[in-house]
Amino acid sequence: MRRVAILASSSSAILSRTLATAQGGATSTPAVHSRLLQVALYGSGAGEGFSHARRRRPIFGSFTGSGRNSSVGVAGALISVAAVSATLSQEVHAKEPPPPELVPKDVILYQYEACPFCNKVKAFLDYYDVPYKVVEVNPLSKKEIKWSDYKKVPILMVDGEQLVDSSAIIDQLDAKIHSKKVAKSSSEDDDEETKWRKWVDNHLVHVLSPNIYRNTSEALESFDYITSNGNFSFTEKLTVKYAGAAAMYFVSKKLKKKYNITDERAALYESAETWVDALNGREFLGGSKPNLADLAVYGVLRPIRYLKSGRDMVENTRIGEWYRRMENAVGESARIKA
Ligand SMILES: N[C@@H](CCC(=O)N[C@@H](CS)C(=O)NCC(=O)O)C(=O)O
Repeated sequence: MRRVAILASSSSAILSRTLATAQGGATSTPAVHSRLLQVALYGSGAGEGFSHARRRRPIFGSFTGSGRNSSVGVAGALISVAAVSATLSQEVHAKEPPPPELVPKDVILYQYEACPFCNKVKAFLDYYDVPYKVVEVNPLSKKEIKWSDYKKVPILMVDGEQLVDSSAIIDQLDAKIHSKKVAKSSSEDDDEETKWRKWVDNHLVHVLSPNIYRNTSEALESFDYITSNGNFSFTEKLTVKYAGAAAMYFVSKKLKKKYNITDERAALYESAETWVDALNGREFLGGSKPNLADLAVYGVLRPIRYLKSGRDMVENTRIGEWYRRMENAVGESARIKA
């Protein structure tokens, strides 16, 4: 335990020194470093590419379209060919756009591209086809959200109103576009959907970081994506990839301890299997259509799906079919190109 803590703090120190050197020797604040580590924790994956124009997706777009780690582009294309026939024989699930008068006019998401909480919100916006703009926040300076008292992402501006915290954002948006009151949940008699949404926030997200930074090559794969897609300056990009990957490799060991994870891959596979068991033979937890729990699980897994950990998860568990159905149902991103 103590050894891990020492390693984690020394990796953070290495990262700090490297960044300070890269910044011309200027002393960086501990807050800046801790912010880098926090974002790195979740800055892993293939979200949905950086600036997708809004467009409709072909029937097999789920295999070729939104958000893929470029390093798996060729592999993804090969998989698509093999998978098209399977897809064609599946029922195609559609998005559920709300009545036009209930669609917010101006939606802006402040995010880190690979943050699981941000991707949860994006999965909701994409599925309900609510157009949104994205502001990529620099995790070190956070200058894009200086105006807000809330210092985390996601922040969603909806027609001038600031919404924060992914699950609360989704509750409020859901109420808006379905013209209903925000549902109150009491922990004692949670319905199935609420129970699994909480499972995502309290369990699933904690399994992700130890997996994507499991060893040096996976940590580098993750940081390659983060630095290619995040909002970093040129100098930051150069240093963050290697220093960040090294630091997160050690930090993820600490997280394993914190969340009582002994074998991170086993924990990931077990979570995937637990989710498939929860489906209990249904296409989605919501039945024939995804509900908010389906969208939450899909959202947080989306950044890791095409990294090594996500590929392993699909190969070694039964989650792949449900994931493909979700890709189909959520479809193209509703993101508006800036
Ligand atoms: N409970 C919040 C958690 C949000 C969160 O922790 N976001 C991370 C990024 S993944 C963050 O902004 N961390 C603070 C930082 O980067 O300084 C939610 O669901 O939105």
